[in-house]
Parts: sequence; structure tokens; C-alpha cells
Amino acid sequence: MKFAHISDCHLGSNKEPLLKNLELDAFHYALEECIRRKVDFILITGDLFHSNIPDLGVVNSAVKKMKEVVFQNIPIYVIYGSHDYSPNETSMVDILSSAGLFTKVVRGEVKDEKLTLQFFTDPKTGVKIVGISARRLGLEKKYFEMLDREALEKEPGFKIFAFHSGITELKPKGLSLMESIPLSYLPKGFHYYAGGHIHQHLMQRFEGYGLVAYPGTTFAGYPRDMEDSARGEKRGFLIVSFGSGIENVEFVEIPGPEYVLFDYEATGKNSAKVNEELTKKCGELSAENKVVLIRVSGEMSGGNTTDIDFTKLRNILTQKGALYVNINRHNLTTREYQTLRPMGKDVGEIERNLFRENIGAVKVSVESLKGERGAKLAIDLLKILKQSQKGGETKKDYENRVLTQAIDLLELKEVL
Ligand SMILES: [Mn+2]
Repeated sequence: MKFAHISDCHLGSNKEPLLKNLELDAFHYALEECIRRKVDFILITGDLFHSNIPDLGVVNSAVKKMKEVVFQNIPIYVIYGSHDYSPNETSMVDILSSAGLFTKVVRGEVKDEKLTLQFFTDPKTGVKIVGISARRLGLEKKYFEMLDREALEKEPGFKIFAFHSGITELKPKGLSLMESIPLSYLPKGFHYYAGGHIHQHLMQRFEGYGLVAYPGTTFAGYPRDMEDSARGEKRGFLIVSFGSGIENVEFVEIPGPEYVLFDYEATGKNSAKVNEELTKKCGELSAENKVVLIRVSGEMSGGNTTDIDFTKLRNILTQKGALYVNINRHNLTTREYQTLRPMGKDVGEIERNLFRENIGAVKVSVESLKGERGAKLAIDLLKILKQSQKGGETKKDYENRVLTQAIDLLELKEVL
């Protein structure tokens, strides 16, 4: 007998058409493999969808494929992830469960501060499944604290515990800050602990417990996951063969696109130099038919981050045939603006302080734009631009009003 363990598909996480298709292709591939290899059932341990109300086009495509699986007499079992859960049980997962496409395998009740879970038994194999769904921000921790573990441990037979949380003892490197639960929160003596939430394939056997396994994602939806893929992380799912115990666990790789990752360090260079070097590097990268990920980080010695023409870089790579380009510049800063520290009692005061502190960094020739006068002018202009459209006002009237006020303030009438 064998079952498939799939997790973190995050269907619908990408709006970009190419990534959206890759994401669906990966999911379809996994399900087709499950049919081809004649698994007895499929267990999806959360984040099947990226949100509780995902893109309906994506849902439609995924449902068609899942229906094919179910027609082959392969049932699908699901638990919520941190992304597709709904506090009042009205997520897409609930709708599809109500429609009979798959079964949610989390059943339990809280009584006197104690959570009692009921096993779900797969009719074909007799496997007993029980699980705890995720809740946003790792709130499922509370459930684990209330869990009546003893009752679960006493249950005979082949048992699977499904969950969607990080385990402190089995955390991948670089995710040490991630919320997790200690291994001791899990009931002992299960044959297989089917984990979701960790976007990497991890597996370990623990004394007193069985095998704790995370298949990772089917496709890397987040830029961060794509970077991991580019560094060699394989994407796939698990096929677990079993009899009275686990016999074999196979990681089935799902083919994905080719990646190229380029890390650029900008520290100590000014914006002109950074622009020049990045343009040159993008011209040299072999980008054809690849997902190109560029990370620009560090503190530039001069100039502004907006001096760097990221649109141009993107265009260069697209023209070279890149499937998709992602430029990550969250860690790029510049020394010129390094004194930016939001200080003040309220938004207004913070804005005033920021303008005053930084007006010196802006090079202008007009006297009225310098110093205290310049700061005052900038604040007044910001006030005008922050106005919202009034009820009954057309978009055109609104735009004209803001434009007129701004021109008046800047005393630009004569020029125009
Ligand atoms: Mn996830």
C-alpha cells in the first residue's frame, strides 16, 4: 500500500501569467504521478491554496485535475494551512470539501480546555489519520497545548498525524526565527507525521515517535523560495509505501523551470557605478528560457536608490528571452539617506522631522526650496497630494483640484 504526501502548493499565489502556469503545472504533474503510480490516497498538509478565497480560474483548473484523481478511486484528504484557513470555515477548502471533492481530516472538539480529536479511517487501507490545522500566525500552538495526546497514543493500527507547523527540532537553517512547536507537543507512537508549512523537503526519525516528514512546496511561489530553488533545492512530494509499518519513502521530484540567481553587492559604490555594473552584468547573463533572480543589497556610498534603472535591467533580460525576472532590492540602501529615523509623536511630526533632517541631501538651486522654507513647502505640498476624492466629485475634477492647488503653492502659474 502507498499514499502520497503533498504540501504547500500555494495555488493562486502568483498573478504573473507564467508563474501562475508553472504553479499549476507542478500541481498537475504531482497528481498525474499519483494516478500513474496508483497510490491509495493523497494527503495534502495545508496551503493547497495561497488564500482562503483564491483566484477562481486557478481553482477551476485545480478542481478538474483533482476530479480526475478521484475518478481513479484515489481519495484526497486535506487539512488547512496558514494561508487557506478561514476562522468560520468558509474557505475554498471548505467549499470543495462540502462538494465532496476531498475530505477535511481534522475532527475534534474542545471541552474543559481539552482538545479531543477523532480519527478518520481511510476505507481502503484502514489507515487512521488525525490532524491539527494551521491558524494564522501560528495560533495552532494553543491547540497543541490543549491536545489530549494520551487518547491518540492509545489508538491501535497504522496512524498518521497531519499538521501544518514548524517543529523546533527539525527547522531548516536560516529559518531560526520562524514560529515553531517543540516535538513534545506531538502525540507519540504514530507511524508517520505528515508536515506542512516548511517550504523545504526535510525528514527525520525521532526516538519514541515515527518519521517526521515535510515534502516542501510543489512549486516555489515566493521570491525567497525561488531563490532556494535557484540554489539547488528540489521541489516535489513524497510517496510513502507501508505495510504494518513504513517500508519506503520516495521523494518524487517535480520538474520546474531553470533558474539563474545573481547576487550583487553595492556597498561602497555610488549609484552611477551600481547602475553601470548591473547593466553590464545583465547583458552578460544567459537568461534565455530561465527564471532570472537578481538580488541587489548593501549600502551605496552615494546617490539615491531611485537612480538605478531597474526597468531597464528588466527589459534587457526580457529581451534576452528570460521567462520571468525578479529583482530583489529590499536590502539596498544609500548612505545619503541613512540618517532617516522616524522620530516624533505623530505622523505629522514624523513627516516634519524627516523633511527637516533630509532637506540638505537634496541639491537644488532655488532659494525657496532650501532649508526650513523648503521643508515647509514640501510638507504643504504633501498635504495637498494626500487629499482624497470627495463624494460626488468626478475623477477629473479631483485631479484638477489637486493640480491647481499644487501649482498655486509652488507659484508655478506664470511658468505654465
Ligand atoms: Mn506554506
